Amino acid sequence: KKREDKSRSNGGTFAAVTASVAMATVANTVYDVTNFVDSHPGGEKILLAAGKDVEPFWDLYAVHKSPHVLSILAEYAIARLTAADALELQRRKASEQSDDGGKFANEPKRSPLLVPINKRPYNAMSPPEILMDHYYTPNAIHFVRNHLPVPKLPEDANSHRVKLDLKDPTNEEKVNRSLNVTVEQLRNDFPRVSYDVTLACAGNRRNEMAQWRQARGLEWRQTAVSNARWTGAPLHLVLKKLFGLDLDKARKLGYRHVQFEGMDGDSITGDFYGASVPVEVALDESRGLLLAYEMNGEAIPADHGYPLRVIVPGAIGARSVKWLCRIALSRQESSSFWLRSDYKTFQPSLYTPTVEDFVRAPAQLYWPVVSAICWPPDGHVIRDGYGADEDEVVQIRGYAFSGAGAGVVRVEVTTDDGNTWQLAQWCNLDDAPDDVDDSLHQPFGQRWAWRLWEATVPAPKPGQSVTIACKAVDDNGNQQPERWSSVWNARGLLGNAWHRVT
Ligand code: MTE
Ligand code: MO
Repeated sequence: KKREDKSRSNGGTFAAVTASVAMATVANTVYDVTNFVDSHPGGEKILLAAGKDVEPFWDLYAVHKSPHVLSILAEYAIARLTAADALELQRRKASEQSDDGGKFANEPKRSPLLVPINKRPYNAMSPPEILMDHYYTPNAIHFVRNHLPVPKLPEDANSHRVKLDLKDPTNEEKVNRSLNVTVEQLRNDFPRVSYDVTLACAGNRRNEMAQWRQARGLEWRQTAVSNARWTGAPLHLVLKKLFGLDLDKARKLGYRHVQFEGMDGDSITGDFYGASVPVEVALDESRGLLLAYEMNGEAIPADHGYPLRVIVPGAIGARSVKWLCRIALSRQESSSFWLRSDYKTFQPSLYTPTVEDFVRAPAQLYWPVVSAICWPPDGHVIRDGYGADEDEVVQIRGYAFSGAGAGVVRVEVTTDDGNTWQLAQWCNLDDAPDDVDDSLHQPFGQRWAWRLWEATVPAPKPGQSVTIACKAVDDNGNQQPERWSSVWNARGLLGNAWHRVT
C-alpha cells in the first residue's frame, strides 16, 4: 500500500511491492522500497507498482528481469504473502493473463526459428547458424527488439499519416508549424532510395559482458544483429520540400535535434517509444536517414515498424524508431525514457549509475567496430575421433560491422589467445549483390552493412579443445578490445571485446 507514514522520522512514502509468482527466487515476497526510490534508475515510476504485483510492470520494462535486479530487490524484502493471499494473487493473474488487459492484442505471428529471450514485450535473437546463410537476413528471422506491446496498426499502409512538427525552439510544448504526410505521398512525391543497413541492438552480446560483471538488461547473445535492404524517402528531402528546411536554415532557426515518435505507448505511464538524432546527422544526405516503407522489397512486417519507420544507418538500433507517427524539429532531444535515461554508457568504475548519471551522460548514437562468430556455437562438440588427421579442420563463420559509415577492412582470427593471427576470407553468398566487395556498392563513409566472413582452423586433437577468437579492423584503423574489463559498462552496451568460442 502506498501511504504517508508519519511515524517515520523522514516522513517518507511507504511503498510495498509484491513480486511475481513467476520469479521463483522472489515469489510472493513483499518489499518496502521506500529507501530505494531515490536510487531507482526510473525514479518515482516505481511507485506506480505500490501495493500491486510488480510483474506486469516488469513485462513492460524487461530490463528488470535479471539476477542483478533480483539481488538488489532482495535487500528490501519485508514479508511473505500468506498461502491464502498467494493463491488469490495467482487466481487474479490467471484471469488477467487470458487477455492481458488487451495490451498485447496486436502481436503478430512469429517465426518459430527466432530465439526469444523475452515474450512480452517480444524480444528475439536471430538464429546464429541460419543468420550466416544470407547476406540479406530474411524478414522472418530479423532480430526483434520491442520495448512495449506492438501497437494497433493501420490496415492500409498508404493512408497512414505522419505528423511533421516544427516546435518552438524556445518552448518545447509549443508547435509553430505542423502538417501531415501520408505514406502514399512519401512513395509518390519523393525519390525511392534503398540502402543496405545492418541494425544491431546496443545490448548485443550483453550476456558475455555480464559474465565479466553483472550488467543490467536482457541477456542478448551475439545475434541481436541483422542486415536488410531498406527502401524509403530520404528524410532530408522530405524536410526540404515540405518546410523549405536544410541544415543551415534549421540551425539558424535554433533547431538542434530531429525527434521521432513511435505509435507504441504505455497506457499506464504515458510513455511512448521515441528517439532523436542531431540535426547535423538527420539533415545530412550522406548520413542516409530514410523514412522507410519497405524491408527487403516487402512491406515492413508488424514487428519491424509497419507501415513506416526511420532508419538511421550506422547507429545503434534504438535510434531507428518503428511505427513512426510523428517527426519534430526541436532544440531538445527526444523526451523518451529510452533516449534520455537508458541507452547510455558509463566508465567501468561506475557500477550503479544514479538517475542523475543517466540524465547527464550523452545518448549513444553510433556503434564502434565489432565482429562475432556465429558458427560453431560456443561449446560445440566435434564428431568423435575427428581431428586425429592433421588436415582435419573447423570451419568458422561470422559477421563484422562498424558504426557511422565506417567499413570493416579485415577480420582476424586466433587460436592461441592472440599470439598469432590469421586473416579471415569474405563469404560469397548467393544472395549478396555482385558488387558487395566493390566500393560502388557502399561508398566510403557509407558502409552501413555488415560483411560476412569465414575462416578455417586446424581441428583440435581428439579429446582436446580449441578456443577461437576474432576481431575486426575498420576504415579508421580502430579495432576491437581484447578484454571485457576495459569496455564493461553498467548498462551492458556496445559489447565489442574479441568474441571467443570454444
Ligand atoms: N521503435 C519503437 N517504436 N519501439 C521500440 O521498442 N526498439 C528500438 C528500435 N526502434 C523500438 C523501436 C530498438 S532498442 C532496436 S534495437 C530496434 O528498434 C530493433 O529493430 P527491429 O525490432 O526491427 O530489429
Ligand atoms: Mo536496442
